[in-house]
Amino acid sequence: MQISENVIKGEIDELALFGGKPLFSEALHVGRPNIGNRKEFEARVKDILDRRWLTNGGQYVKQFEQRIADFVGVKYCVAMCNATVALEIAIRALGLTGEVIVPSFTFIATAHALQWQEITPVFCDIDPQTHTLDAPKVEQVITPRTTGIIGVHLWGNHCNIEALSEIAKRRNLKLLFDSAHAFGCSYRGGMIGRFGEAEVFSFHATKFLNSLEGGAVVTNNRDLAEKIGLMKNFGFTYYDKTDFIGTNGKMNEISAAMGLTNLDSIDDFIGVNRCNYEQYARELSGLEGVTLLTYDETEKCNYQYIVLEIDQTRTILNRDQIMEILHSENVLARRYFYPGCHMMEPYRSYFPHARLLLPETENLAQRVLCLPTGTGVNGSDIGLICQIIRLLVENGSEIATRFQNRQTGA
Ligand code: T4K
Repeated sequence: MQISENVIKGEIDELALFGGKPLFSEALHVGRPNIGNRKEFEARVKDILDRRWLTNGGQYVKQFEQRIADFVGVKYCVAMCNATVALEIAIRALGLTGEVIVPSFTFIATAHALQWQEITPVFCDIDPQTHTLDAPKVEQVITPRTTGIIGVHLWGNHCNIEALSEIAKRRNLKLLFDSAHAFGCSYRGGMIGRFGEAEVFSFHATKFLNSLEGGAVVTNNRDLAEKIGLMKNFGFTYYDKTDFIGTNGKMNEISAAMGLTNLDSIDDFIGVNRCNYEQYARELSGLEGVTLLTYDETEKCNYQYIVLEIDQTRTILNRDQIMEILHSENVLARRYFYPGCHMMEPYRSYFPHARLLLPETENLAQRVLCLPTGTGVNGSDIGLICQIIRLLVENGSEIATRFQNRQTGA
């Protein structure tokens, strides 16, 4: 990344928001794709074009499915065009109806995949340590209409799988995991992907492993895998014959070629992500009011997200002010998953009082800020980002006053 001449900023007047030059001359994004060996990808694309087989059960998709299933340690993998459609299909194939319990602190796709099929997402609060479903609270929102639970392994941090499985079994509910963030992560030594009735990965460009766009359902249940495999291809059981409703959820061959290429590099991706994570941890350590989300070090982790929690009572500046300053420096930090699904339409109108039951979600949605990582940033970028954050926090009161003056026009 090329930086402008204002390399190190030691004074708040040097901040771009107050008239200085932006620290980075080009935007530093959260979610820059990890890209493996280009030559291998190009060779695969050439082969696909030469053979003129672009989609519909091609050999690259089959290889990709097998590699994912082997990696995770499950019997079946059905690759799809993205995780949202994969979730929708898994939900339908599992026969979920009525109400399904989900966290609100997740990407909107988790809730939409239900509502799209007129199933009510019932938002449940999260554990503030792991940002995943709070299992005892799940139990409190079960009603006679509840048919399932969707846990989200947010940021790659595993849910309390044991507790959720126990509740699901005892209350006769289906348990599905949205594992969009958790490819390459483990739970008690077993790879994420092996739990519940099925798990859904995302291979979107911004994810740890990408296939440009893509997703997959993984499961050990043969009947379920077969049904999902048919549903993603319009429900065709033979030429000119469908047995049930289906849609078009197919992954194409170029996506599979990208997925296979990137799979060959995942150890490198984890290495870079981990190194970035450790640098952020070192350089932000001891900074009052700024906490870096920790991962369970006893498990495998992809370290794809750098998640800060900003405690305004200690930083003086709030999360949004810190984000605004970073954006002006061309560091496009993101406040995932603000404001929480329950505050977005249509859910906000459907459940106007949901926030009363979601104090931890509400709290986190005001505090979380995600920073750039992955193979698209280097150590010097991270050093500069941390330096700016340190400058902000150490001068919190003075900067807050300037924000206030700006508002009042003083
Ligand atoms: N469940 C969960 C828990 C999820 O987080 C997601 C998706 C899903 C389900 C559904 O999975 P998919 O159906 O997408 O497979 C992004 C992604 O679009 C979305 O996949 C992801 N979660 C979510 C967390 O992040 P946005 O609205 O932030 O996307 P966008 O376009 O702002 O991209 C994020 C940043 O990445 C940009 O600042 C620039 C950078 N970027 C993006 C793309 C696409 C690049 O540098 N290059 C690129 O090619 O949602």
